[in-house]
Amino acid sequence: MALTESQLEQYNKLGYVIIDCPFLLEMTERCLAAVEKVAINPAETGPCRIGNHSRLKPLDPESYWSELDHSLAFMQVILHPEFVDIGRQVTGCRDIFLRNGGINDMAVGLGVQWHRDSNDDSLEFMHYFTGGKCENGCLRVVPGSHLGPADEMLETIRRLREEQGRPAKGRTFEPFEDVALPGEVSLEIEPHQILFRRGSIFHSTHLNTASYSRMMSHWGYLPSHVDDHRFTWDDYLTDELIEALTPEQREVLWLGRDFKIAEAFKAERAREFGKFRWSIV
Ligand SMILES: O=C(O)CCC(=O)C(=O)O
Repeated sequence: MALTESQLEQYNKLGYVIIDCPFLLEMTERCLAAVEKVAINPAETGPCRIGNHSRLKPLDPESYWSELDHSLAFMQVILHPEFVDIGRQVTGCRDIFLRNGGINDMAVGLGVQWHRDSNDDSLEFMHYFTGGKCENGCLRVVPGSHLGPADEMLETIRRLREEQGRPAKGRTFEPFEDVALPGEVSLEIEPHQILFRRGSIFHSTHLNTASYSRMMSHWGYLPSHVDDHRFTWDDYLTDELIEALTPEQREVLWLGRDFKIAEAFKAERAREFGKFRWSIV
């Protein structure tokens, strides 16, 4: 699969595109079945630094990860050849690598405030495998905001928050719905669709007012020249999981290749290395 010319145009102009992926119907069922196997009562989740866990227990209170983020059902989506093709098309690089995936298991009552993930051209895939609607915390974006100027957008956000007495919050996930921005749109999405967006687009979420946590798996690939590695996947995935992938999927994991872990992820690695491996759930 490649983005069509009009999808590519939308991605460049608006900063996002929603892609229909019928093959995700069955794959989503496997993701949900994995959730069923490990989900806990949200009342028992315990502390979690950034608040991205509700029914999925964090590996430890400091960890970004649960047992599922890079487990097989999710890796089959993350490394689906259709998405790898799009990653290659958009980065213009054949030798891309998976930096990381990750599930945001957003608790009832929480939301995410306006931010951008990066100042550069990074790309992100989002799979709302429990569905994404306004009432359960779908994404809000300002189309075209990746084109800047970012300072003006940040100033508008600051001013509106001040006028409305809604100060910025500290954690990623907070019991807080951010101010309405001029031109913003809500990206409602089905489990068999993928939202593909730029890391630099301004985005937030609606508050999750549903009766269950909203789960979304997201990931990005980077071109080989970008030195931003988070995982040596050989050390974090079981042999069983790696064997279940195709050679083409393994290629994107850079197994057995020599590279440095980025400075930003060294503390995480020191804390977590050797303590777990993602597997088949
Ligand atoms: O909807 C979410 O879980 C938050 C998404 C988000 O803000 C992000 O991926 O940066």
